Amino acid sequence: MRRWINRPRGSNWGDFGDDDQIGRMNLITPALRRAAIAEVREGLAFTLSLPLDVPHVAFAPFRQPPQLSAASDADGDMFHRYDDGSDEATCDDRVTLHTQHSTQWDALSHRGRRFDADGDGAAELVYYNGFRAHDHIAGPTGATHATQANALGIETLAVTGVQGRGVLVNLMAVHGGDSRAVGYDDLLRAMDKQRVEVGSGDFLLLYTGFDRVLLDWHARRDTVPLQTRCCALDGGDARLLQWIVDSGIVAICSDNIAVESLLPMLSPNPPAIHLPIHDLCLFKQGIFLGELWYLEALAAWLLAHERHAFLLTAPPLRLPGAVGSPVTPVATV
Ligand code: UVW
Repeated sequence: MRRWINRPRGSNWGDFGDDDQIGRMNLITPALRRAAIAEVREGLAFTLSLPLDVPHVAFAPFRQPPQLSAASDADGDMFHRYDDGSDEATCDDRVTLHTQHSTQWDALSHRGRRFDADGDGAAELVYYNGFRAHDHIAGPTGATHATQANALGIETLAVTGVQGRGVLVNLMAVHGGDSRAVGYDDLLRAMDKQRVEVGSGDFLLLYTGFDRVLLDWHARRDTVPLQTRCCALDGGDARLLQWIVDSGIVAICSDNIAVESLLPMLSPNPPAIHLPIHDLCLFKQGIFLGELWYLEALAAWLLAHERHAFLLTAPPLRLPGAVGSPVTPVATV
């Protein structure tokens, strides 16, 4: 069922079907997955997740580190619990988890905007492919502030398997660790220098060095704001946005906070669209965003071996109705 009369300019709503909820992930075919597997030559695996308790609490007030506690029943905590008549014990735990605190996927339901999709002359809050706030992405309701993305939840990504060819551009190696908004020319220069070729169906990974800054900051329990450190994509560069559309990439993943530069959003006169790459990717094109990935070790290995492509396997939690998820991506080279 088509949920819109108007679609946003520059969007692909409907191109993968009126009920589509996975956007560009539709582009990954069995042939592309076999090609990705052919990138595995050494059999080395790199874990691309931070420990999920990084960063510490001072990073973003509304995103807290996980809190573990014992599961319990009428007999109390289910922890070091002895079986009846036995010397064997069991531990069960539970976790309060902010889905976007640390290494994460943004679901397509993470970012929407007011837009007149139904053509009645008034803008309503909609998400990718015309799914509506409250009708489809429901909540928060009740004393528990319950939410449920009945469309575009992260489980729609999980069931694709999230596996394909990853290509890494090492922005840190070309542009250094200073704060920098990386536009089309900067990105293409880095790709050219590292002979990175990006194709339809690829996952684009951007290494900025922010993971190391964050890990050191975390170890010191520092509290200075980090939001604008290292490279990040320049969402104000129209040529970069067009390249993202034309490239056919299914996702952009970075070791930084938001893939794109937060400088415009944090300026005294922020643009009307605060996060243009989020808007283009999550809202218009169905391109997934991965943030706060741990890329340092993979980036170093690829640079030393003059390689840039690998098999990427990165399913989120199959957690129905969530708008984001922790992820433990694995790159195999
Ligand atoms: C920001 O933190 C700005 O980005 P996201 O909400 O995608 O994590």
